Amino acid sequence: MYRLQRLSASSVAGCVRPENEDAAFVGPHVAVVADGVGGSPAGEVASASTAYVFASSFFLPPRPGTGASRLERAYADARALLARGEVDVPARAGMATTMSAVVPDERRVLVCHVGDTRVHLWRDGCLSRLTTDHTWVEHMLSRGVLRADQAVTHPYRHVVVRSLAAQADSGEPDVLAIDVEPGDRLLLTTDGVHDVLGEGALAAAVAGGAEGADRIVEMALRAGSRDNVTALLVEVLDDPPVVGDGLVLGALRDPAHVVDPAQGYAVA
Ligand SMILES: [Mn+2]
Repeated sequence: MYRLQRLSASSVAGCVRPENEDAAFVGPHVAVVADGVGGSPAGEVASASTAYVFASSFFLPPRPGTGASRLERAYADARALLARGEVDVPARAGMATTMSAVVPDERRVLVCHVGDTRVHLWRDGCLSRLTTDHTWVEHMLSRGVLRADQAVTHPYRHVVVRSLAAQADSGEPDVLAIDVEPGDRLLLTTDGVHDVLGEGALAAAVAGGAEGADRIVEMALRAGSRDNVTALLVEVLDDPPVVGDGLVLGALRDPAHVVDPAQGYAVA
């Protein structure tokens, strides 16, 4: 059975933002990053609560073949928890987060993704991006309205058109099934990384060894990232299921950022 081995993981507020509104968790059966949407309130609550739901939903391995439905369930649970959080504290109304989660399932990994966090697959020395950004710029690129070189510096490049939020119309996730082999590596990043580092730099850092995520975060800061910066690097293992050894990062490290799950799920 496949599980994830954490190679390296780092999340920092960075040099400009006062708080880290990225949240992440890496365990044997899930790796998840979430990035609270700026300009909406309580981004750290949206990201931490979402990471919490995915971390707890996949603390134990899913039964083989059930991962996709479990991912959709976790997404719905996260949305319900954000709705609960808005009822508890009205000032949080409209909070939202982008997110990407990776879950091993049989001989594949399943990816659940919304917004502009990214998942990359590294195999045989090549890094390929698995996710498509749900951004205005990506939409215009796909329609041929913008060129790739314009998109990189476009003033609207941070505008996301889909995110995870309490509102039912905030957008559904992409759920992908990717065939993988033991030894494949997966890199998850928030936009504070890929805003300043191209895929060549990411590939070189992953190829450089197990500490690739730490190196990527250092490189993003040196490259002048003005955002929170998070990178997770995991390797696919073919091993018996295990429990524990999870790592909590970013806004999820403060329990005050997680909507009280004892009250969660009560809101229909
Ligand atoms: Mn960000």
